[in-house]
Amino acid sequence: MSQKKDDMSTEAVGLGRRRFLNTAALTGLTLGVAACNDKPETAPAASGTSAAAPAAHASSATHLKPGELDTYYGIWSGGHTGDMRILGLPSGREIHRIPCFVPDALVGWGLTNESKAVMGTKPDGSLRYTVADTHHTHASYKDGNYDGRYAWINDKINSRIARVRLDYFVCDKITELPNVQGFHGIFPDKADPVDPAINYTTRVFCGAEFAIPLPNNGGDINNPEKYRSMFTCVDAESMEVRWQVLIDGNCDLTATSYDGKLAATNQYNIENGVHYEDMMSSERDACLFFNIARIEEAVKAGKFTTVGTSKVPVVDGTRENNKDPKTALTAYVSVPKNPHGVNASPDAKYFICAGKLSPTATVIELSKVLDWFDGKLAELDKAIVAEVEIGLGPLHTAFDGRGNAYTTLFLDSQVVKWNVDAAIKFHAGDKTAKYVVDRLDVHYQPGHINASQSETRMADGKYLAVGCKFSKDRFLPVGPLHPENEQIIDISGDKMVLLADHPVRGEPHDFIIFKRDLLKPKQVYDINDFPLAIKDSKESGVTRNGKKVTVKITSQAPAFSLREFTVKKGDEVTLILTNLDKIEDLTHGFAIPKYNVNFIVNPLETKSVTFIADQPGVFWCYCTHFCHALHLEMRTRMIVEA
Ligand SMILES: [Cu+2]
Repeated sequence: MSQKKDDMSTEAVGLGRRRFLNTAALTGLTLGVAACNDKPETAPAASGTSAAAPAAHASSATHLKPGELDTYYGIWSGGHTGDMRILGLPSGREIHRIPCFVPDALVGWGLTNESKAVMGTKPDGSLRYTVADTHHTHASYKDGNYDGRYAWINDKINSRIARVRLDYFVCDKITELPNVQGFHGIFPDKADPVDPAINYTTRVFCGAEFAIPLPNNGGDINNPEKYRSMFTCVDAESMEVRWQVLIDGNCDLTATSYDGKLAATNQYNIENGVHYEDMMSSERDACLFFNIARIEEAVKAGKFTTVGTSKVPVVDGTRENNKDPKTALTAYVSVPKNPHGVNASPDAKYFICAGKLSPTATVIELSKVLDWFDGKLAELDKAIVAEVEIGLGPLHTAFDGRGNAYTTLFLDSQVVKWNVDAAIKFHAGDKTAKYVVDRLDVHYQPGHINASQSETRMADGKYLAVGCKFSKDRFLPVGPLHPENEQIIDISGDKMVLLADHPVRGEPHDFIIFKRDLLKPKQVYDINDFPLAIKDSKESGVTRNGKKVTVKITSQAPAFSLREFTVKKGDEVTLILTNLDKIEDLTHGFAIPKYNVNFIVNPLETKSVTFIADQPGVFWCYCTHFCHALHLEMRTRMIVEA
């Protein structure tokens, strides 16, 4: 709470200082003043109330006039709501939520037969899982930039990965990873390691955080030294698990190289501890590299095992069996104690590991890791070209495409901007190299960070978003549960400028930001995409096969094709609804009172639901998505005969 007090007290003197700072900016004094790094330098910009230079710039940068569109898409993880959120940036407006792992009452996700097939069901037809903990979102690449095909999101609780089609913004596949728990880091590859013609994403890598007995079926519970974690490769198209690598230690965040040859995961707990205290004894942990081409050769050559009932090939990536660089599948580069994020620089040269418990960032040169695999680098840790102090609690790093890195400092509640080349020079012995360029207070305890286009070759250095884990005093109080605070920062100049606070429901973790013209969304479905589509309203009606009844209905504003339909008590009813409206934005809903049914159909979309007609009576099925002046009259009567 002392931080709150500081802000309040500076607010009182803020106006005077603000005017001074704004004047200073005009006369070129701003750098000197800002270098003292106190709060008022950034706080006034955030308030956006000043009419003069930096503050005016800040407010106009995020404020869109009515009807104006954002210039960037943001893809945010939805946290415990299990969805993917689509934001417009720089405004920070939430435009859409895409349900993936958890049921959604608007869309009917988890209720319609089509969504249940994606989510996965138990033998009795109910959903296998209804909770999720999404962390990371990443999208498919081509030529080192996003290609607008897919985005992926993870569920840490149940080790699932979901794919979202970025043409319709819908989740179309979910895969549960075998043999792992605490699936956390996720990253698509950016090219094939062998075939240069495949310059786009064909694999998605998944790191698992928790080590478990393998197989996890009741054996080895009391043998923690036998617990192991795995690194998993999922096919980007089929979403089937291609292979897994058995490793020492665990996987945290994941990164991939632009040439497709390397993937890596940061590791804390190389001690393989099962108790909290055991996980921090070692002074150095590791950034674990995977040689993708060699792993796939080993799988092809049959050099793998399987675990339990899973048929997925598992290759051996443990330290003991990968000592010879010429045959190694993995390489454990050491990094200081309990690192967290690992991020690929947009110049394709480096992976940067954030120290978490160590106040450092470690820069690993990828060409040197490849040299080690080729037997040309005697000592693997010589791939470390910088290890520099940047502040307390470094977690994640973003880039501006101008050689600068931006790392969140969880404990310092800051973003530190530092220059990678200068850090390398400093590490090499040039103690005059000033690698820290700027620091900015954020509010508060930042975790993930990302900049516009940061994780592509096209990093453009315009906006930075920071996911602050605590919001404390930044929003109106709403009881004990505080929102998190997503802050937007302008990084186009030498100094970072805080632009805006946005409250978000916990807890989004990760996100990506990219130019809007990389996506070409479709706003009306192709009716042929749906096998059950009712293409003509004349096909509507009820057909019976014993106790199984199919009801076909179409919607066209402001009416459903059937005024009523009759079934018998005890029937298993499958209701299929096609929305024949082909006009953009003309969505209908379908709710059945007392039957717990509600879903929407977008233009030319078809959905179906199956239920037992166990309650006799009259049930007014009505449109739940406003569609027309006669929307309230848009109903059909379900009659269930006793
Ligand atoms: Cu309607």
